[in-house]
Amino acid sequence: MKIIAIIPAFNEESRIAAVVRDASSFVSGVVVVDDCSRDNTANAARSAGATVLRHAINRGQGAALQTATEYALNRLGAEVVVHFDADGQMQGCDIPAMVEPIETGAADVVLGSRFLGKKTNMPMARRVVNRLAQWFTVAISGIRLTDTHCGFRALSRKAAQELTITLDGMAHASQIQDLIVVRRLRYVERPVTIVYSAETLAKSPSSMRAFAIVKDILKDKLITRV
Ligand SMILES: Nc1nc2c(ncn2[C@@H]2O[C@H](COP(=O)(O)OP(=O)(O)O)[C@@H](O)[C@H]2O)c(=O)[nH]1
Ligand SMILES: [Mg+2]
Repeated sequence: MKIIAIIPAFNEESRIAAVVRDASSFVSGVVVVDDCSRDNTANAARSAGATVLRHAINRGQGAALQTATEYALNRLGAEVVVHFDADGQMQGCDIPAMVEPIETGAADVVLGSRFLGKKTNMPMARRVVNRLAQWFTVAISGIRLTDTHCGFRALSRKAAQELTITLDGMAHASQIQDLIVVRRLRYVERPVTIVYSAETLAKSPSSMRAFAIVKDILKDKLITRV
């Protein structure tokens, strides 16, 4: 199957090349969306073999995923789309197990989980934020998951076509869960290893992240969809 990894990236010059190379070993192609980075992310990704798309303004991870999805489906003929992060926290070697339920026809969407089986070195503050997000997501979307905000996903072509992301910021994870329910897509969770280093933690503090997610979801529910 034609598997395309899509990687939103913002100021990831020092990490993106290794990430592209890692993912490339397990997929047919890699698309990086450079979201108006101020550093050399685009060139680093391109020299590692990725197709690089660029947003003229910074629009956030959700919008970048949507841009890359459209490219992967319409230009590259992707049969499976894998959402993958640019900062080295995800492991390419997890991709085959993530894609397998789609290849066998068992699911339309596979959601990575940091809490299924594999050991995690996720800090306590992040676990608390994730637990709150879990409750929030059940209340809002009615979907029950062990990990609501893991950005590692695999989508069949059909699912990628149906899950149109309209939330630009970080709340796309909740929107994807909403749409899985609305579109009645078959989903499963699979264990993935997410690596936490001091560098990646410093980049996105838990409190800021939780606030940003809640703000985006409320904006979507209260304003966009009325
Ligand atoms: N396109 C885009 N990607 C972003 C932005 N901010 C972060 N990312 C990317 O989204 C991924 C996850 O972001 P990160 O800050 O590591 O969040 P976390 O690991 O989920 O807490 C990484 O690949 C980042 O490069 C942004 O403003 N735009
Ligand atoms: Mg990260």
